[in-house]
Amino acid sequence: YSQQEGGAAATAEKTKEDYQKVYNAIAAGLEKEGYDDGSLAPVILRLAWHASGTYDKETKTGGSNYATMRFPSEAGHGANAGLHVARDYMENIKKQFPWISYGDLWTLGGVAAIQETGGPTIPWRPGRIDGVEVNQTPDGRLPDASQGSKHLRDIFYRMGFNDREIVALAGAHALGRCHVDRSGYDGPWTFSPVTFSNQFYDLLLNEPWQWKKWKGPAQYEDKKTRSLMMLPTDMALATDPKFKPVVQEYAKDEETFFKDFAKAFATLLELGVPEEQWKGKQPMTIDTA
Ligand code: ZEM
Repeated sequence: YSQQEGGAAATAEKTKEDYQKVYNAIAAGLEKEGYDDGSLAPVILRLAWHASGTYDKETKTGGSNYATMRFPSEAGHGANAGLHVARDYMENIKKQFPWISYGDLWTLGGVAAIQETGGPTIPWRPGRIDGVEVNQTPDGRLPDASQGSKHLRDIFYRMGFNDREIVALAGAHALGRCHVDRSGYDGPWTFSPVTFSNQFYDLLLNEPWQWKKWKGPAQYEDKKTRSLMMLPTDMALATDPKFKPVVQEYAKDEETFFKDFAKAFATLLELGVPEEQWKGKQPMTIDTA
């Protein structure tokens, strides 16, 4: 047996209960005193996103299938700086459940990060297999925060998303923060960076923002407290004529945001997985721990 055949065969026999156990193990260690805002959920969500967001629908390369960020070249892409924290955490879970593929594990981590911070239930299914180094994607497939609407469309249309889905997915910035030693940017987007909510949209529209005066990359800070931040790409959502109405809708209506986010995020997590690998399995819902 090759490692891949073994992994796929193991996956075929597993039930929802098996994945619930993996999920529970991931969820159990998310809280971490002294790390950022007290939770690993944001960085684990970012791992799931960067593992999936490399997809290119034209060449059908990239995406969550092969977990190629395990290899030094992709792990070293600038966009992935700091994600060793999440991969190391997941390595520990993998030791407890060696039968799960890295792609399934990392995407299930994304589901746990959303659900355990109060976000919507994310339909998820197993079936990803561990790839090899040649499956790695070239650098430059993930978005560059210094750019604007055109760049966001170039990147997310390449994955197969539309304008509404771009705005919905970007709402994940309700969680977590920027780190100077990872991206160069600094600070959280919201006042409660370990709670999943529609706060990102509300703040984006309704807070007065100004350019931060500092030596780092161009970013916004809120005028009132100067403790929150927005990236240039975030601000593009509030100014682009097609994105802005969706930002306004989500700022007013958290339920619609949760519904749209769950659907778009579930799609994101499945990018790059050939249909036959699902073996007819339909997405399942995993209970919060
Ligand atoms: Zn992010 N993101 N992201 N993002 N992201 C950062 C952090 C986090 C962009 C981006 O450049 C950055 C999505 C979309 C986009 C998360 C989730 C998702 C950081 C800061 C940057 C610079 C990294 C650091 O310094 O640690 C851009 C340009 C995006 C285009 C729209 C999508 C989609 C996401 C999930 C669905 C999360 C959770 C974080 C916080 C990580 C942490 O460690 O706190």
